[in-house]
Amino acid sequence: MTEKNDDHKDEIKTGEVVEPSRRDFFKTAATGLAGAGAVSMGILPFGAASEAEASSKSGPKLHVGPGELDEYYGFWSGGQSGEVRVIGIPSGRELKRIPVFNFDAAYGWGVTNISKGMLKGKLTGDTHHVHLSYKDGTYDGKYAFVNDKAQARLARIRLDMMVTDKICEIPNANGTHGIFPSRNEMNAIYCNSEFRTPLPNDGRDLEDPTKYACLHSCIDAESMETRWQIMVDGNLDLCATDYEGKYSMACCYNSEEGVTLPEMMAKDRDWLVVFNLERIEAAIKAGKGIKIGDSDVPVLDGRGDSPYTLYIPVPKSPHGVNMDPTGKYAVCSGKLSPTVSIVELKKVDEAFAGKIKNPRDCVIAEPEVGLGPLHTAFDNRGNAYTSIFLDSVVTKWNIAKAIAGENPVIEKVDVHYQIGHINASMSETKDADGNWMVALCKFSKDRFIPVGPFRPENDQLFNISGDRMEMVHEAACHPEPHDALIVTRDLIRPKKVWQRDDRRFAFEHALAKKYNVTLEAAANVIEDGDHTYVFMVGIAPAFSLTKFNVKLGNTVTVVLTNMDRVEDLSHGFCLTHHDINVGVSPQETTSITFKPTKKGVFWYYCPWFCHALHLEMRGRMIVS
Ligand code: CUK
Ligand code: CUA
Repeated sequence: MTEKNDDHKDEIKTGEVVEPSRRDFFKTAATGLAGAGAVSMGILPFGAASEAEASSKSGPKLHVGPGELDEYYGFWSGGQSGEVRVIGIPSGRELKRIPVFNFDAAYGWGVTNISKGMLKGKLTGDTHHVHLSYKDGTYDGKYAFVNDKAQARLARIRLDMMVTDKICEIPNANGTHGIFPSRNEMNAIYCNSEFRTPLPNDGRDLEDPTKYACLHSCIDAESMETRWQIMVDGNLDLCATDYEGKYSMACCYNSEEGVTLPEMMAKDRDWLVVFNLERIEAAIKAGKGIKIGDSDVPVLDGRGDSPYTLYIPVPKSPHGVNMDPTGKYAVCSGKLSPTVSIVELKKVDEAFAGKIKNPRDCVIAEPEVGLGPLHTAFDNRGNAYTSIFLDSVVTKWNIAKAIAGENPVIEKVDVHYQIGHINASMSETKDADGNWMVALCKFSKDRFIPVGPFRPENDQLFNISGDRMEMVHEAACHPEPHDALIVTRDLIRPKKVWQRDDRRFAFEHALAKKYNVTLEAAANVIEDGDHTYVFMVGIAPAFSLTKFNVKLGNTVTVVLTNMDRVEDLSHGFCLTHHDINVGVSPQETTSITFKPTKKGVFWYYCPWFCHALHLEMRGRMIVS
């Protein structure tokens, strides 16, 4: 995406040219720094803050002062909170929480008709992995995708509006965990189900785990429908795609197919499973898929010696799989082995072509990086950064050195504590820039003033542009920041107000058409049998209806349009004693459907502070 981001331009007050020239300068500065300094080894003692700050001055700029804008968008999955967060990087400011698989009273997510349609009554979820849509190996700024591990769902967020756009349920899947979109074009999202179950899971084979299986699913990026699934051996964990659209791949533990912990950890090696997308698509086209249970999605059998899959043995209960920015190597983190395994994709080509007989030969190096390696991020200088859970460190190591058989470890740095995911700026694209790295730490004890037994988690930011990883900032955060992306800000171009013809308002536009109402100038109460439709607009500081009457027993649909055009001027609709509280942003239409249960007068008011007369922005629902 090279299009200039003029949207941000007018917000920069200092008058200095910020982009892209500043970033280019940083890159140069960072390279210069790397060339000049000495390579440090061993563990960096924590608290070298002043040193970190000093060298940050010549690296990417850390301090984002009042009124200044961040250089990067961070997209954080929210773990068991079920949401996605947008964080400014490097400031660490939380800019927005995007409700996805959760209930959110601020926006009325779970209350509005559109959100209820997507949530289908479910109010909990577990967002683990957030990834953006790609074009040509970098982000196209269109969508973010996030999984719900708990209820086998995948959600799509529109980045133009930063709202959840679609949620799909993945058939036959239990515990959807790793996901990754195609990186060459916006095509599909590949999703791993982690837990093995009987297929179909309808009461058969309950006590016979040998008949359980996991599925790798292909979801269409536009329709969000499941195109195909493939059955595999073992439990699928994290997922990655190559840069060419040839492969998706998954780390796979429990090759023993056990159901208890000792059973699952018996073997020394499990697998990286590589899926040959061309062969799978061809087989699906040729009608080779079977149907499972109620689902119409075709399913292939990729177990054992199938032509669709390559099982590459890697030690031991591998967890994360990450492609390096050159697209040549997949790095699998050993979790129960102190190693990472580097798989060369060229060798994978040869293995699928039959030129390599032993899939293990696709592993070209297996350096030791520490106890409990989980996830790996990359810079633009050939280095990798692996999160090490048991040691609570990040290990920086050099890929070329590992391949050459030398000790590749450059530095280990303490994190506080129990690190899960790690990521670096643009690390999952071909444009990895080696400026920032974030470590998502599960524990934060001793780092913040105590707040009772449930503690915040701890996101720690590192400047990685120099020779050493420098911890420059930490931020307590609401549980659980599970995974994160750091994205150059001019790739993301959110709009400031809605367009009135947006497809998001299709339901409300159709209702308005049916009752001959103009949404943009509405002040109508329409009774249609036992349903009362209330159409109104909000313009600060008033609703177009200060009263509407309803007969007890009727269902009510309120359709509200915010007709203010002013950026940042949101309204809402909070109806007393009815558990209804929603927001409506500039030029947006939203609707709520409910059934009053008592006669009486119930005030509705605007919950978003919109005007000096905001408190007066209200009206009465009279139920008789
Ligand atoms: S998995 Cu949790 S630390 Cu769900 Cu991304 Cu690796
Ligand atoms: Cu509208 Cu407050």
